Amino acid sequence: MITDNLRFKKEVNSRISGSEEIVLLSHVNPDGDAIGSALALYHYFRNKGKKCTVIMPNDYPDYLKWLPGSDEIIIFTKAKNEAENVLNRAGIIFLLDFNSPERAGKFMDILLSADAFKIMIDHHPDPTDMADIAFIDTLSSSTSELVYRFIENTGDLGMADSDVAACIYTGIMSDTGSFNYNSSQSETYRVLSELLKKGIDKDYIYSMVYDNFSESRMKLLGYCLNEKMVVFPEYGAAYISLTIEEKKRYNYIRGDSEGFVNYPLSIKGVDFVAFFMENDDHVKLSFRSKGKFDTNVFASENFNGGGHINASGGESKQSIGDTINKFVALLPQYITKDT
Ligand SMILES: [Mn+2]
Repeated sequence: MITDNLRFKKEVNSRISGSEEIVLLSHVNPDGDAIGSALALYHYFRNKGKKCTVIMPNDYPDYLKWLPGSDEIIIFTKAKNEAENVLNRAGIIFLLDFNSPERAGKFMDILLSADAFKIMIDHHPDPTDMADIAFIDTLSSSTSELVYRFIENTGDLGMADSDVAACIYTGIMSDTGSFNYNSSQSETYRVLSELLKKGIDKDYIYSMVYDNFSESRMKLLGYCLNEKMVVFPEYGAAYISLTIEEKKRYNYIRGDSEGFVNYPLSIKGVDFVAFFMENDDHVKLSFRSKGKFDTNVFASENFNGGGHINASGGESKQSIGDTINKFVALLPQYITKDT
């Protein structure tokens, strides 16, 4: 984190004015904060007359595709050559909402070898040294909130119109589960208040993100809670698992299980939850907690992952059954009575 604001502002602005083309890039399996932070900067720089392009390592859920500028995003897995060309031309690459090369997915090698000046904006702990300068605040709700502060610190808030504001709002809302977690800093609400003044329709945004599910997704949620949720009252823990066969049965499409991991946290006494999803070559894990239990430590020590204290992810190459057994066996080690 560069604390000297004036030096930071000077450096960023001279890089931006000296660069023909800016690339905005985020992590694999992009979520609302990844897409929101990238599209917010996209509109901001376009308003300033800069040429810029958003590239994502792979596709993202439909409930984010209404966002202004979404049609312009280049998906690396669908347009590899185009993405590579843009990246090689870029004078600046923004690394948004991630801080280690592995999170760039198949994009990693091209990214690491690109000549462009790299600016990281992120809120995850333990950043690697992959950017030339970084704007990092691990206490921040979201990268999107930091994008607002980045524009405020380095640029021109007058160029942040209602499209910029809607993208930032979407990022903050989705990274905090609609202000349920990671949202206890007053700074977040100062930024939200400024976004509202830009003329966004917050109820419309909520509805586009959360009231946009298919009937089969709702039935899948019911099935998960009814048949697939296992609770361990003695550890204050729970998990939900989903196999490939079950996903097929409920016509699963990408993004359908988004948020499922949070449901067991509503049970009295449960403050640590895991969600296991079987994929073709690995099991994807999501962890959530309330309070002090550090899911980032749990995920990084056992499941090749990480994230934040209360929300993180990981993966396993073992079968889904073995992965669940490993998780259950770890509970007594990690959860003591006073946690
Ligand atoms: Mn984020």
